[in-house]
Amino acid sequence: MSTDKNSPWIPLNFLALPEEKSNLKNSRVVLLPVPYDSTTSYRTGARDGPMAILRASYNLEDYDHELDFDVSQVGIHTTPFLEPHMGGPRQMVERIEETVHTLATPDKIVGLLGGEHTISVGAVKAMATRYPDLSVLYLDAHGDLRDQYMDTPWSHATVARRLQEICPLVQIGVRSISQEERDFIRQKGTPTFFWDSDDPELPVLDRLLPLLTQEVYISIDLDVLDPSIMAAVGTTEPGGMSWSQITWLIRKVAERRRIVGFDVTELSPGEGPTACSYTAAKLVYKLIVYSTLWQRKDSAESVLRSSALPQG
Ligand SMILES: [Mn+2]
Repeated sequence: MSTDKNSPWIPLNFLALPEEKSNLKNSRVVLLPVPYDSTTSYRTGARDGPMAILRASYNLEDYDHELDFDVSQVGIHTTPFLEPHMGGPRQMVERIEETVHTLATPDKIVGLLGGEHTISVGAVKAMATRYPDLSVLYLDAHGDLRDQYMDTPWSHATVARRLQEICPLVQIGVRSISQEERDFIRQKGTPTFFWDSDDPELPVLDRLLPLLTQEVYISIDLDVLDPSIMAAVGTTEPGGMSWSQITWLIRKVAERRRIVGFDVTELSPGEGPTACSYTAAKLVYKLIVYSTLWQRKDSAESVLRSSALPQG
């Protein structure tokens, strides 16, 4: 949190940033809170995720020790909460698509705070029209590749199936799928990196990176993390990623590709300890730090170039 000694007000935005670091115009990152959990089938409560992430973000330092960088300098704008459409998930997906399309101008990275995972479909539809060379890196314990679930094609269990209809999709972290999904993966060749081993080191990255295009959207269901550090999700699954594994993976992708958008979904704060909301907030924070790497590289290089110009 940034503290302003002249004001007793805590701004309701990510990191509680002052106006000059959080207005839309100056911000490279736009966060869209989507408090929606209409199709969640096991444990509900993801509608409370966005507020829990924002509240937890007040306790994060603006300064990122790992990359020696004050993340608030990039400008982080948090929009008002997007109202759920009660007409049904298809209408909600359309509402998200329209909203993200408006926000995703070329100079902005858009991040969604979920909410159930279904919100990714609207976001990726919008991003794919903005970035024709888009691909999705999908982190989830589950395949989410069913064509329909509980009589709807627009559900948290069908998200990846809908996304691979829009643009190339690469899944990692999967450790629970149905036979229908296994057959789909085998027949369609959907790239899926199962999380059967604790070792995500270079061989995984070497095989994963060539499958991603230059512009990447990262979609995260927090159940990709191990329940020992992330119990506050709708559907826990043992044997998940550790904190260092997920941050290592995202950083390596960010160093080699341009991350143009992301979402962090399925936080159900009532289902786990408060630490989970903080972990979710810190993951959003790391996504901001890593996804703005290339922009900072550009500005660092332009500073170097301008300082190298002959004087006078
Ligand atoms: Mn999942």
